[in-house]
Amino acid sequence: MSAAGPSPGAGLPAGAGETAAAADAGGPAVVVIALGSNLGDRVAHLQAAVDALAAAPGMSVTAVSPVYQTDPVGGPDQPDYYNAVLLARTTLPPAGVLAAAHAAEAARQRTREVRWGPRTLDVDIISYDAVVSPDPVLTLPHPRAHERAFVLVPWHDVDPAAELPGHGPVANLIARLTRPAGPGVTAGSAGSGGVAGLAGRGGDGVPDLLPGGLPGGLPGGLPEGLRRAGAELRRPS
Ligand code: A4P
Ligand code: MG
Repeated sequence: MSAAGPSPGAGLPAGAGETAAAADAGGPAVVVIALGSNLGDRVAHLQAAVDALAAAPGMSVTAVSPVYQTDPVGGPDQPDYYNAVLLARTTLPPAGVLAAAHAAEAARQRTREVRWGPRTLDVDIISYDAVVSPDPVLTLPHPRAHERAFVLVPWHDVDPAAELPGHGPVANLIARLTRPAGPGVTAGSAGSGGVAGLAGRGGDGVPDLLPGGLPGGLPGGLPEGLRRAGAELRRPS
């Protein structure tokens, strides 16, 4: 356990600092972290991130998802990614978690040449409790998480009842990726790819799933562009 992070709340707006203080008072915060790699030994990079975050002071990793092989989203032509998500409890403020994430990336020689370019290791903070902050140094929740299957699907694997602050249940966000809205699509309509028997707002034609996720995983199957890599990461005890 090492790593001197920035001072608590450094570089974050008042809201984030306040929540960090609340976490201090009310127990550890729950943090959701996404891992990505598409250069070199991808499994080794992801495992190194899990190990580094588990060893960071004030961090306790509680779950690690399966690894998915995913088509690159955005950026230049580049190899497929391996992606995974971990859950942790932390007494660190958000800025401390970001420092731990950056340290894990640096330990795998992460370089930054092109935005969304290939990388040995990317460690993104998806959410920290229910903190919402537009600070570009650490935007919470991660501004693109709600539209990214490579974040949502592994997150759902380890927490089917997960909710993304400001966006609702992760299961619903995945449903929006697997069952795009279209004319004639009604809430709960099985024939159109909806989920029969489940309640939904239906206002935009996309069924909402029940809070708590769905028994038996993802009824619409995996969204396009990702498949199980068949690799498992170890969660350090
Ligand atoms: N930053 C702000 N908010 C956060 C946050 N919530 N978590 C700042 C982490 N960092 C955050 O990040 C740039 C700066 O964002 C950091 O210095 C930090 O202070 P970066 O890691 O240097 O660059 P990046 O990851 O390329 O930037 P960005 O915009 O976060 O990229 P994305 O949106 O994460 O996309 N396709 C597949 N299949 N799988 C992937 O994992 N990843 C990306 C990166 C694109 N396409 C992908 C994948
Ligand atoms: Mg990143």
